[in-house]
Amino acid sequence: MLKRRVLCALFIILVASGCGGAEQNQLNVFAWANYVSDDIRSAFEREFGARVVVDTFASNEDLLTKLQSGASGYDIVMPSDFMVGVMIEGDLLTELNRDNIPNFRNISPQFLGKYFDPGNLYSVPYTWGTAGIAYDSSKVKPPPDSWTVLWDTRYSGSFSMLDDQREVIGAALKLLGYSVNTTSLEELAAAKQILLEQKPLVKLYRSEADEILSSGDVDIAHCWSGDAFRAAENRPDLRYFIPKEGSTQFIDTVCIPAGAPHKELAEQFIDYLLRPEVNAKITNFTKYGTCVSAAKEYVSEKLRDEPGIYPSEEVLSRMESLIDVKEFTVQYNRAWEEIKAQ
Ligand code: SPD
Repeated sequence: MLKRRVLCALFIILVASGCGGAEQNQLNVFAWANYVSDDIRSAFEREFGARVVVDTFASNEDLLTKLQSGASGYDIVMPSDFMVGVMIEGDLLTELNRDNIPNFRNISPQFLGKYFDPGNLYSVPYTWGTAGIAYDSSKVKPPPDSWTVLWDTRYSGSFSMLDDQREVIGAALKLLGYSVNTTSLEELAAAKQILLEQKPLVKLYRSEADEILSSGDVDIAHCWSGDAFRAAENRPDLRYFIPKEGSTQFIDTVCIPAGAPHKELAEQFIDYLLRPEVNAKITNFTKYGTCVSAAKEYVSEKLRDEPGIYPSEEVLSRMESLIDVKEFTVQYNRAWEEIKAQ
């Protein structure tokens, strides 16, 4: 009798603490910081009677390491373009059931069928954007137009770099006139060298540039476009530009990891995100470009016409997408470790 009571109590404790298996109707999301607004989260919770828990990562490599380390418990992850391909090859993603995602038809064709997932069997585009530089125009004069501002000793200790190996090495490669996807050891070594020279000037490596620009921690930041415009809401003197040498552009996606505990709920969430009104809310909050054409009419006018968010064809022609450099990745990992360790 006593044994039965003890077992019963144990069961109640396990269920109450959420250790009795994956919690029913809880969607576990692993996303970039400031990417899923409370507004979207709570509206989905109300409509679907679910709970949405959001955890964040700072780079594609952090996300990859987490999934590779085994049972993450996540239902939704948000890798960027090249990382989707890496994850498909590593069997880390689950095929999407399109029957549960009828709003897939809302996606603009220009964001579909990309090299990293040609049939979009595993990924749905979430937003798109660019990497560039945000600066306080009241302090940084004349207005910069090149990556060289991040090597200018006048700004020592007042700027940040992204905490993202492909983006930081990519910025150095672009400054040197090389491709962000180089597989040349010499070119990579030259990029590493100038990043080592730059390091004493860097205040911090941080991917959440919107936060440190808003707080005034830095006056200049290597950052992603949306984050610059988010910070500018709090600091109107901020400006964003894409260096004349060129930079990266990306598509961030929504995927379901292999072994996700709530696959159907995850597909309902993806479908929800693709409703034009909801998708516009993503753009209004994150300040990144929408991949749903019908969402544009709900996007705030200021963002709809902002060339920093929707660059001209001429500017886009100077951009490259990061691609998976396969076995050469180990060289990027090594260079990055050396830069961070110095
Ligand atoms: N705060 C959201 C940042 C999202 C940035 N994604 C960038 C991917 C670059 N490869």
